[in-house]
Amino acid sequence: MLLGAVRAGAQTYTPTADNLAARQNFQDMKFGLFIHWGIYSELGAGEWVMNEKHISYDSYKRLADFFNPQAFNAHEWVMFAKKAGMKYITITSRHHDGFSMFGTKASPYNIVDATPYHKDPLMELAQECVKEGIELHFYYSLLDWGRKDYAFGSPIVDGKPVNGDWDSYINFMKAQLTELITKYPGVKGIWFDGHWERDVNWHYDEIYGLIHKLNPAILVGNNHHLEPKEGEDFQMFEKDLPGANTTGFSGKSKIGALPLETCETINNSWGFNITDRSFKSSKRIIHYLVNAAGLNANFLLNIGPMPNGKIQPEFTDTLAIVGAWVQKNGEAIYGTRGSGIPAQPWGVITQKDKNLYVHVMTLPQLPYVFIPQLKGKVTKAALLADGSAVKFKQQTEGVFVYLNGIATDPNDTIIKLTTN
Ligand code: FHN
Repeated sequence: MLLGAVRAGAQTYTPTADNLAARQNFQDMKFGLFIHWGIYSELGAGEWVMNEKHISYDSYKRLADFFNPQAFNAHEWVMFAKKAGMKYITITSRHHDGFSMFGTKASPYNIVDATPYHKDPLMELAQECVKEGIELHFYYSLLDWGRKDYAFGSPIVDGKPVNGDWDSYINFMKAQLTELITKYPGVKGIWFDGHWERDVNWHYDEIYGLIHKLNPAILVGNNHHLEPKEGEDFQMFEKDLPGANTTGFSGKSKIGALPLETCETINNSWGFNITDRSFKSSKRIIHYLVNAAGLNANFLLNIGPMPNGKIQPEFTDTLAIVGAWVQKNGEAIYGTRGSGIPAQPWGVITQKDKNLYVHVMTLPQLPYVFIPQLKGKVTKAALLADGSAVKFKQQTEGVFVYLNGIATDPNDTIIKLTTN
């Protein structure tokens, strides 16, 4: 049986060939853009502002009256992602505030019906992604701070909120997910979040079953901070590399057999935050990407666009540098898998076919790096940047790669080892 609990009588999930191919493609992409954008962006205090500032739902709802992102341009966003070397976008279709950033018939509380903007940015984005060959995934919140049927704060008895209408809420989510999958062209994944808010029966067998019935190739992931459950297609880690647990979120999230993804913020916020100036450097972002790839995981890097629809210059500047680096060194990132060789104090090793890519991110004191547990015979070692030969020595325990005299890169010196 696959990982995770299966309800009595429920079917075991068997991914289709298309789904398995989509998983491979997902792993090949390696780098994605996460976008948190909603009416909360107007307040410039992150996506939790309603909850953190104890704003009542009725007061918060008024933000919709003023949400008018006239400067939003789907082409610019997609080109921004492409320029950064990202191959997919995961965007919030509905966050915990319950506001739908897409045109939905399931609730009037959505960007088309409730704002002066009256347009559907997610449709524009979906169409642009198809045009530009970028994959689109939708973030979808299970948690809802405002709907009566969800009844946030209500006690949970027998897997349901006592003051809500759980069947109605599950049906609402199914209606919205059906819209997201059937109306929007080229959608390749659904990214659930909010599970951790309450201990209820989320009816995942029905929800995941519906998604895979509508499109078997859609990749389902859930940021529940647990081991993967039946019906999921990839496993995600929040603000931590797989295997690490600096946030405390990943304690119950042992690495499973599914494709892996880790998400992290470009500053310290998911949604636009006017006071957050803790911008990560391009080097730190490159290292996160390389470390994730070394652990066989994708990196989903988050930005929170401004309420007018523009991306702030600090993000575009940093990601242009990251993009230039990835374009140059993409061979050692895209399409690779983790080599299975554990991370070393100086860096990690990615693998593609018979090639191993040795990523030296921290130059060691000694003029060489040692790669343990390397299977196969190394026939050639060369600097990826210019193809120049690099000296190496192979022993039973592993391979020494000598760094003296080679042109090092302050971000990551990559040596390509060819094995037979
Ligand atoms: O509460 C959310 C948060 O706002 C954000 O969406 C992140 C993204 O991983 N997930 C939740 C926290 O686990």
